[in-house]
Amino acid sequence: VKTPYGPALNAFVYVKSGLEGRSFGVPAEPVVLDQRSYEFIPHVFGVRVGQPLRITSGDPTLHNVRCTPFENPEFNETLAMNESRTKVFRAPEVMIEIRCDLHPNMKAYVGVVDHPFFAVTGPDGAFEFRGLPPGEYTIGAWAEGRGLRSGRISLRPPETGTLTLVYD
Ligand SMILES: [Cu+2]
Repeated sequence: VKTPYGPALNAFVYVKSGLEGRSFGVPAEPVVLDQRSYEFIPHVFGVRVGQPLRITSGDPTLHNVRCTPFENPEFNETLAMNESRTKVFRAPEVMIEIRCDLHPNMKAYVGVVDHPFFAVTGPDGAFEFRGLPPGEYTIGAWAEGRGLRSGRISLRPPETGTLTLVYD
């Protein structure tokens, strides 16, 4: 994933279409969203539909975690140090903003998908989906402040494919 300024860091990349009719086991292990030093960690992440999201706090202050999705129920939780809450999203939704009402700089973004083929780019902007079955796919990307992009890729066995998503 690229921008005019170089690789896109923290882009959420996922299979947007092409997996219809397939189902995948959902991990029972929670994804953890922590709050440390007035930041959400990780800043951008993915979770599966039905997979627990465990929100924790290691800060000696109160945080108020507010989530206002469109396809999923809202929540609004106040957490003291070492408290946690567990939430489960029931519908796919890319992207959902999570913020802290008490600290306006605190934001996190979660992509909720119903399959395991998603990734968050590192500093090199790269992503990889291992084990994606052959097929025709639309790959979507979301990057903070840049919005959504998508591209098409066709995977035929035993080929692998590469796709570059570019923000202007
Ligand atoms: Cu806070």
